[in-house]
Amino acid sequence: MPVHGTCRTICGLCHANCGLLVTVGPHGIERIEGDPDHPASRGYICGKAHAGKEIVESPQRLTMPLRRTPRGLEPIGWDDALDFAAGRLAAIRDRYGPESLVRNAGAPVSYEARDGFLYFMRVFGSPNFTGSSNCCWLPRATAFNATMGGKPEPDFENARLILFWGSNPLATERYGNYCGYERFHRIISRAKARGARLIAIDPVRSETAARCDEWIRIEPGSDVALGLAMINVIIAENLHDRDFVDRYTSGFLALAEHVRTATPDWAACITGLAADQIVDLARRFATNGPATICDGNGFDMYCSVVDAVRTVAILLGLTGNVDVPGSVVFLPFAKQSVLSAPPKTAKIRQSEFPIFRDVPFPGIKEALLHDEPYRPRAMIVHHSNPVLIQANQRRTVEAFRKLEFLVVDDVFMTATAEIADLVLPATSPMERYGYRAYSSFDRGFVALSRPVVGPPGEARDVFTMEYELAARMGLEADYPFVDSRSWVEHMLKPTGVTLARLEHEQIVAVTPPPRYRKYKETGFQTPSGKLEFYSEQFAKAGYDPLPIYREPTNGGASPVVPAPAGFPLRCTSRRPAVFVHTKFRNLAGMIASYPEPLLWIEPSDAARRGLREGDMVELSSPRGRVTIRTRFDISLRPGLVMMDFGWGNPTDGLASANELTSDEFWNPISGSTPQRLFACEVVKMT
Ligand SMILES: Nc1nc2c(c(=O)[nH]1)N[C@H]1C(S)=C(S)[C@@H](COP(=O)(O)OP(=O)(O)OC[C@H]3O[C@@H](n4cnc5c(=O)[nH]c(N)nc54)[C@H](O)[C@@H]3O)O[C@H]1N2
Ligand SMILES: Nc1nc2c(c(=O)[nH]1)N[C@H]1C(S)=C(S)[C@@H](COP(=O)(O)OP(=O)(O)OC[C@H]3O[C@@H](n4cnc5c(=O)[nH]c(N)nc54)[C@H](O)[C@@H]3O)O[C@H]1N2
Ligand code: SF4
Ligand SMILES: [Mo]
Repeated sequence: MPVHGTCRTICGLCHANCGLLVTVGPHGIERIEGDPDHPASRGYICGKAHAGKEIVESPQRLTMPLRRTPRGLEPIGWDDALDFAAGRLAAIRDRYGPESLVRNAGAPVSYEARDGFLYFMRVFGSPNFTGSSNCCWLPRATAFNATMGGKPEPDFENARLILFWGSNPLATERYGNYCGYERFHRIISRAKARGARLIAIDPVRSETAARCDEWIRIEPGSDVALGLAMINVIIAENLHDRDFVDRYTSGFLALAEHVRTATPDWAACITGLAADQIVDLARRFATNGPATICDGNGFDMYCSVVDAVRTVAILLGLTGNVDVPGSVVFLPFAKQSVLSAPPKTAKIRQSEFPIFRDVPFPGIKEALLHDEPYRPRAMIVHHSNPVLIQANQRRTVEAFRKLEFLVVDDVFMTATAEIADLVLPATSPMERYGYRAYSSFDRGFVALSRPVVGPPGEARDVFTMEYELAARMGLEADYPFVDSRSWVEHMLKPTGVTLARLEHEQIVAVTPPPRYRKYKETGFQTPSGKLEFYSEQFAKAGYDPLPIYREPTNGGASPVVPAPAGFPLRCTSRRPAVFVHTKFRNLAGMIASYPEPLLWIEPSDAARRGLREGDMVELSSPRGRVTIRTRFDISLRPGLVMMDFGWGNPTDGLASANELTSDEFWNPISGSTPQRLFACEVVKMT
């Protein structure tokens, strides 16, 4: 149980999971500070960490289960809530089979977010997992896995050249995938002090682009053309690492032939860059090594994502910048228990998305809207807000209305919870056990998240909820945990670290130090054991084995495709650094510095529309319209505007970006929809 005094824990509000020292007194949390002994954050925390106290104390917290009645959502007790859920799920399973249940999860900012209701799906018997994975990271990981059998981490400290390509870690703290870089918040200043060259490839002058030596202002969604043209230059000028390519890669000749026509001149008009700039970038990337690439979420929400990221992985392979100091490195990671089992039945649209781990969200959405191949009947939404975060919000709501039973577990009322049949009040990270594994360039380690205060009202941790639901359905016999504490214990078993030890030590090293050039002994984890320029896995699945540039299928939001009538501007979306996704716009401390979403516009675009900075405007796209305030940004390319993403919950009632985005097209491999780019127009409110 929580006690008064100062205790060590981890944050859990974003992927960085910084170490915290939380001081609790008789009136609750008194102080939140950085833990100087956390091997990655070393005492650093960002402003968001302080929200931990407000989340715990907010009068808006969900404190009772809510059940839909003809009068709306009404509070009920846990026994009634669990009986209701068990009854509905059993009836749906008996009538339509276990596959009719879908689990929708959000970004795995904590392992609680990653794991809630996973094991329940296993005992219930459904293979249908979906969530934010089509928007985030998994499309990139799919490209890297096909090329080099894993997703390596950038080695910033030893690199001479660093490309921040579609990433903005100064605002997002996301320098790698799951690497706990020591003092990560100073990676960029350290690299600059060392004399490394830093280049950002980004359509907008992000916080990171502003700190780099160079900013390459690419047209949004055109990275695949840039990547192919860089490959073209490197091969044409013989700048590739011939020894590495000969010994450890496959498909070089096919790649060389494939990129022959992808010249810098060809890419120039697509990317909005000068041909010389592309040639120069390719030459420097190939000759100023070791070079590393920090790829980011700037790739994910485009129909082109997987092939764009394959060009990134190929560039690393072509130049031998893989698993050597200063490149991208495969780091050892803590072994953890596995909660999901190989599915007994095919997932929804298995034949359409054969290699993506999840059912991409559009697969579920179309199945709901068209009963094709069959209609899911029940959904558990855990730690996620699909209505606001997926493309074309109106159609997402329409699809969810076809569910017979929608359950949401969350800490606050959201746009998704609002339409649920049952809302379950969850604990926040300060009110439960959790843990996190971090790889590292020193030793991989695990850290404990612990309850520092009790939960508000009747909020429960997700592992208690799902165990009790399983027990009500007679599915609890082999359940490996009954609450968050026993879940941590179970998950850590393969590391040999007990919960008691972790409670005592807080942080425990669990992997040996990393080694470089492992491919010399073990090859790459691909079908051929080589780094595959020509992907055997993609060829077998019926996808293009080499990355291909296609004209953007995002409703004309591109300089190479005519704009739809009435929507001459293009809009990209971004997340302000002070928030994570759609969370916590209801907390006064969080919105104090950033009270509302903004539409960033270049002054000449504004002048043409008679707009002054700060005007309220109607921003419309072929999908919908929102009202939003303008802010000038002189660094934007004329014709491109940028909208802040993350608002639209009932607790804030402000403009939601995904009211305007399109779900008409998606990436054929990952189901990624073009949420970072849509055609639009801006009109002054009268
Ligand atoms: N247009 C546009 N769309 C985007 C993006 C964009 O930039 N632009 N970004 C995309 C990306 S990268 C991602 S990852 C997704 C994010 O997609 P999600 O992860 O689904 O989005 P969040 O807003 O983080 O939703 C998390 C929900 O969990 C709740 N929550 C917070 N803490 C807890 C907890 O401890 N327990 C439980 N049970 N619930 C909790 C929050 O209140 C919130 O409602 O959005 C994607 N969508
Ligand atoms: N403060 C804060 N931190 C977060 C999050 C948050 O919401 N807020 N979310 C967390 C999550 S889930 C994620 S996925 C990470 C994301 O963190 P990052 O991987 O750093 O990604 P983003 O900041 O979303 O976008 C990176 C950059 O890509 C650019 N970009 C957009 N379109 C394109 C394009 O077509 N090409 C190129 N080259 N660049 C493009 C954007 O302008 C942006 O500057 O951050 C995590 N950390
Ligand atoms: S929200 Fe801030 S303090 Fe918390 S993990 Fe992320 S960067 Fe660290
Ligand atoms: Mo994400």
